[in-house]
Amino acid sequence: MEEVKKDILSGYPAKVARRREKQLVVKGADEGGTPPEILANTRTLPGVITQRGCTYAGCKGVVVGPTRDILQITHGPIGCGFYSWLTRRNQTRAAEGEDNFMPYSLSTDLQDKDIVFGGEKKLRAAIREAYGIFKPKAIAIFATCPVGLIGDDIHAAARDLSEELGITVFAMSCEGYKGVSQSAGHHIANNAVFTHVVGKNDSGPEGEFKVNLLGEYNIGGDAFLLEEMLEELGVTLVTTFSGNSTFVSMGKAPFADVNMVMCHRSINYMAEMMETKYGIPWFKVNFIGSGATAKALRHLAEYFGDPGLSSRVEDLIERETAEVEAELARLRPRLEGKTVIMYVGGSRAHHYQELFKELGMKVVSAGYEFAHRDDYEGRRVIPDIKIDADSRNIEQLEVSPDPERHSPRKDAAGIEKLKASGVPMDDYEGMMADMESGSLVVDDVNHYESERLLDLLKPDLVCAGIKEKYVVQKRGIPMKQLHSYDYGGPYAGFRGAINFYREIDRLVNGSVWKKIRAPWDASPELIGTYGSD
Ligand code: CFM
Repeated sequence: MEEVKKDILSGYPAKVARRREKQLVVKGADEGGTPPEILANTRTLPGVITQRGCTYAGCKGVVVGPTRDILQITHGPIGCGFYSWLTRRNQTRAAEGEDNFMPYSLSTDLQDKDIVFGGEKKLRAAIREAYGIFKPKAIAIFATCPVGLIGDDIHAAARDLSEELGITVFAMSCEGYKGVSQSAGHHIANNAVFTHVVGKNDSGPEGEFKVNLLGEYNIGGDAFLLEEMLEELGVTLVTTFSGNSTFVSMGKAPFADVNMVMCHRSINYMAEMMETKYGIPWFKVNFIGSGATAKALRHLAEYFGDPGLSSRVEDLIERETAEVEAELARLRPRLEGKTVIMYVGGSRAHHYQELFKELGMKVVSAGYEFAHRDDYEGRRVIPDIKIDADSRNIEQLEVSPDPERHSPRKDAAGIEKLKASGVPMDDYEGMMADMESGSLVVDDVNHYESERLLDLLKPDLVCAGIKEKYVVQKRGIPMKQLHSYDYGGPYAGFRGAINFYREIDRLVNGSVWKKIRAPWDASPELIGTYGSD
């Protein structure tokens, strides 16, 4: 892998190579289990074709977008609203007669004259018009790049309209350029949802075991499977942040006994703020992979320490694992030893390694697009992370214990006891701890590198996103999108794992990829004609 790394770096000018060198890291034979240091969450160098998204995408598309009854208005040119319109496949299920605005895309459609003379009036008019049509309980406004550049005061508009309409209206300064990637947008959305939504509902659900699920966005229906599983166990899900969620359910979040954190990158801010303000502890879970799901459920049972819940969890694991094992017995021999490379977002490149391990496949290289050092190396490195100007740009909310509602669910001794029995309380170990020595970790992979990695590593399967997809497929290599799941899924929990095994077998052992030949391999000269000829 050191050779692979050297080869890739040799294609760069010296200055770029020096920078990328710190973002391509080979996991060596571990010294005391400490993963190597990696450079992450820094600006992509100009001229490099990154696979990252923008801050607006992280704020609107990722964190707030999946909440169906908050009416969401993009303040900006039409493209930003259009391209963030249902492309992430975050699903929702509204009850009969309940609001669901997700099929809509609302935008102020800024034009040249608005950029020159200001777009604030247009925004106020748009909020009134949207309210008149939809009568929502809450409206969220998202800024796009030009809004920050021309200085429209979206927060004043939100405050005024909130008063005028008598509903919650809040705005987010999530201009695309605000941070180095979509990660900044997650933080901005966490701050806004925490300030304007969480705790705004005084009546919580009844239940003996109440939990929130953080960082699960219901892509391809993952959250539906997890909801069913929790219900079967007699666990009350107060709300998810934010897959299949509502303004009302998120308002009740402080009633939970514990927060389970699925995607650490996008929602760790919320977990920490809720712990400080309300005394709700959190622990990290991964519901991707059958073994990982069983582990997360056992940790949940351990947290509550209730024998009835523990035995329901064990029964469920036993029943579901039997089906999973039967499917693995059939498919594992067909996939064992095959190699995968995986460059995805800020958590899946880690979570999905579990599924490949179950199939006996080898993840030879993996990386995140926009995660921070803690997602690679574990939260213990947080005190050592250098805060640069780009991170300082994102507001850090000052949170203190709520004088009326703060009640610690566990005392310090209780938390220590859970930690001692292996429950990852307030902790995330990161991706690298789970990777084999000799594997290559790549942060913020770019177009040139992903092509080079195909040449050098010759993987049997690639997992990434839409930007890589067709380049990979044209080489005759099967490719699975782990963002949208390519119209597939769900892949969470036990049943999701079975879906995934079948999909991977279909891709890796399918013959279609061996039959295609890129046109430029047959003849380097492409000849085309116009339809009118
Ligand atoms: Fe979290 Fe996500 Fe991800 Fe993410 Fe995303 Fe996503 Fe992702 Mo695409 S919140 S970090 S910003 S798990 S949209 S549901 S798949 S890049 S790995």
